[in-house]
Amino acid sequence: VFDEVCDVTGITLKRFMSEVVLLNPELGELGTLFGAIDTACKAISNLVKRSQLPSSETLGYQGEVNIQGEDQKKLDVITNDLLKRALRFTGRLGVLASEEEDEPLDLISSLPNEAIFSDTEKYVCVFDPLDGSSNVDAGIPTGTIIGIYEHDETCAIDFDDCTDDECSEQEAQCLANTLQAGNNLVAAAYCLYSSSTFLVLTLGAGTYGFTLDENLGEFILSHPAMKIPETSSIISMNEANTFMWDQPLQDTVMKWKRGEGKSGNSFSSRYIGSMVGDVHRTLLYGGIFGYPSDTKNPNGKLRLLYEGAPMSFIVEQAGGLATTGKQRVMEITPDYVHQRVPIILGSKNDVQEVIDAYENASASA
Ligand code: P6P
Repeated sequence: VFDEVCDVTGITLKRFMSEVVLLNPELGELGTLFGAIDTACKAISNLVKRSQLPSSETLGYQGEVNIQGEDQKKLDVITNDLLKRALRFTGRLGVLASEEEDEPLDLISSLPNEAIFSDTEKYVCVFDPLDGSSNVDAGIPTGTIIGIYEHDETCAIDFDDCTDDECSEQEAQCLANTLQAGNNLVAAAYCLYSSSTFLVLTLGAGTYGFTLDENLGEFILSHPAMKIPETSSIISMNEANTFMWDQPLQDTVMKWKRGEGKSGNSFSSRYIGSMVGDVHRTLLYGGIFGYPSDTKNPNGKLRLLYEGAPMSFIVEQAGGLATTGKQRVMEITPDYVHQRVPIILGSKNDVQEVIDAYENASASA
């Protein structure tokens, strides 16, 4: 009966993760984390859908400014709290960092009771709870971006057995666990709240897409082993900044617009100003998405830890490339939780054209 039901309903995210863990027992705790992510994304999807109703308590601004200097919307705060709670009460997290939190949170010492923490693998989780939230009022797609790193086991804080200096030293060492390069990611995922609710993930062995079946209340495997087209005809950047971009990028994009790029393709422009939606379309249709360096923002706008690195991992695992123009995004170790980096990612042949332009420019400088 199970197979018949499953054939009818498809492979759920829960079944996908349990089969992954069956084949890779060392990923057992990740399965628990993805159970929390599954639930959190469904809850956030519901909050976003209802946020525009006059009766909704999530409409409007919180009246606070976050560490990014952005006016916090009520939905930013609510989704951040929701995700924080869902993840920390799995008992599998050592530290978490969020776009909406000034500093990383050490969870091992801050939980109300030790009972929640069994002696299990701990992870570091970084996330942007509602990327593009300023678009919600306009009905433009938004998303949640999540990265998961292994936690350094040597990081242990026994507050009953350390002096104030030792404790703060240990805590600093634990919090430093959030500052890992994308190469250390063990998993990454995004949820997209759009025409459907999607959850796309990688565990380092390909990129898999799930679509929420609202009748069942389950994410169903809808895009197994996603592969981004190697060459494309879609430019996805804020072209109002074109004349502030680095010259190699300006030159490459101008060639594409004249049909003089390596592919010979003629290009269209598609940009919704919401990273998760733009990256999802890029994964499926191909393209080059970017928030490059420009004279106004030399480090671009997107944050490395919880936007650039997880999205680069997902795109690379689907056969794409992700660069700053000068180096692979996944190689950069953050100096600071909210560090920004230039991001150009997507179809590998087109992104390679940008990389080559930067290399030629530095060679002739
Ligand atoms: P701009 C949304 O605010 C966001 O952080 C990303 O989701 C998006 O890609 C980018 O900023 C859009 O920025 O300056 O083009 O509006």
